[in-house]
Amino acid sequence: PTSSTTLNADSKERTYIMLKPDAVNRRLIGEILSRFEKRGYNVVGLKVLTPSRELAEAHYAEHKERPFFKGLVDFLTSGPVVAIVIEGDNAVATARTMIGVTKPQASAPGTIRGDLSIDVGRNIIHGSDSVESARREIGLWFRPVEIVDFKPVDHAWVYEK
Ligand code: IDP
Repeated sequence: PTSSTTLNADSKERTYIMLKPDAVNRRLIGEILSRFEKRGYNVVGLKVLTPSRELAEAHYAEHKERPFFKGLVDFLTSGPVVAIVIEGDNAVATARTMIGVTKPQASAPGTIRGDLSIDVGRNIIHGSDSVESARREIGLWFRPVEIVDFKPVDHAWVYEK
């Protein structure tokens, strides 16, 4: 069994990352992806798509009663997003730390939101908030055949064990 707080011998924890339309329109795909890759995480799923309303609403279902819900769904369906599955040790929690907090202005410099965004409605990136959310979101955005299973040759240079 694995969880975001348990060291996983196979380093196989996965999280769902999404670059929102602001990141794509601002041509920040490479900048953001490279941060995860440089850290040592593996990209095991990746695609560009403009989500349907149904998909965007399902993704943010927990917020459907919130005043910002319609604007959020309008925004997400307005242009392409990059749907990403990142894999590695403690991927869910570490990605959230790398992303920063919901409000970019409260996000520390060095974080993705803290370095690259200003407004909560244009905070450029999504990352699953728990292992359970990650499983749900990966299932929503990807078919199983769209996710690869591999171990990079430099594994021993990223992980001691
Ligand atoms: P998270 O993306 O940091 O996990 P959530 O609270 O799950 O934050 O909110 C989902 C998304 O909804 C945020 O990333 C942001 O784009 C949007 N959002 C959250 N709160 C507000 C708000 O007060 N105004 C406008 N948009 C918001």
